[in-house]
Amino acid sequence: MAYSTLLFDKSDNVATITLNRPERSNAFDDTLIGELVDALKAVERDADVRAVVVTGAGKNFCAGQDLDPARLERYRSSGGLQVGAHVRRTYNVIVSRIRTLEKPVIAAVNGAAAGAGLGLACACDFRHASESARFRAAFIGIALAPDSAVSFLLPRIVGLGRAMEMALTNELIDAPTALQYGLVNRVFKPDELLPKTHEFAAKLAQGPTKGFGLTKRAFNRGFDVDLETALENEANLQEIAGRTADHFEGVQAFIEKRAPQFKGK
Ligand code: T3D
Repeated sequence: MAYSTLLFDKSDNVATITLNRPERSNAFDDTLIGELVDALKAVERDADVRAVVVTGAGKNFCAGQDLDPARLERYRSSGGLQVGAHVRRTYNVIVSRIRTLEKPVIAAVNGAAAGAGLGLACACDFRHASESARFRAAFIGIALAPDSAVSFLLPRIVGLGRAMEMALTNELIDAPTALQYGLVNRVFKPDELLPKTHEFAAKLAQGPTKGFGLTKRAFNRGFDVDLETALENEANLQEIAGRTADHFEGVQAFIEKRAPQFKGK
């Protein structure tokens, strides 16, 4: 496969996709987006590929949308940008492809992951980070709201409080903090990131691929309830809990300043 903005390698049943625009911190332009979608289709079709690694060339992983000067020109000439349409045909496609790819996908985050680059990392099933990795929501830095499923995935990965802090402060989170947040699964020395991640991916590639795919599907469906449904579910369950003798006992014990004696009833 010949790409101009991607490197593609396959060994040990592992496909490694390397975003390759290092001079732009691997920011997404239309070519990179098109080639990444193409590579994701290829790994989906290829039964020999049983695990996928996504990483970046150079010092950064991916800086999100390429903020090129032409963008300002388009903004000026049209009085705004059609960002919604762009997001629908680009990042939405990439995130959906990774989430529904029935093979494990590992982000090997070699440096900064920002904006849609953070979204790309979050869409992967595992995040391995170099000690030099950093994470930034970035959208608010240019007065945008989150896209690339960052609003959906980041709070689920790190919790609403931390996700909101990242989104609103635009703070650059370092690798130890990302590990502490649960944003990354493992942190490696920079020169060990790719070999160790390949080793991990190769092991997964010998695993029950269909089972992995079904596991991903199960997790994706578990996410399928919206806030209103979740709140209604909570209300239904709380209705039952609120009628139990133990709830009565718990409140009574609180008021009497003693330890509750629950009976399981
Ligand atoms: O259509 C739509 O717009 C909607 C979609 C939006 C999705 C998004 O992703 S919005 C968010 C866009 N991304 C950003 O705002 C990130 C901006 N960049 C940064 O915060 C930092 O550059 C990084 C944290 C990514 C990296 O920091 P650092 O210190 O490692 O490197 P640096 O020196 O800032 O950047 C290195 C080079 O990458 C530099 O080029 P130069 O000066 O050496 O020639 C820099 O300009 C370039 N670069 C970084 N980010 C981008 C970029 N070039 C183009 N687009 C970028 N987003």
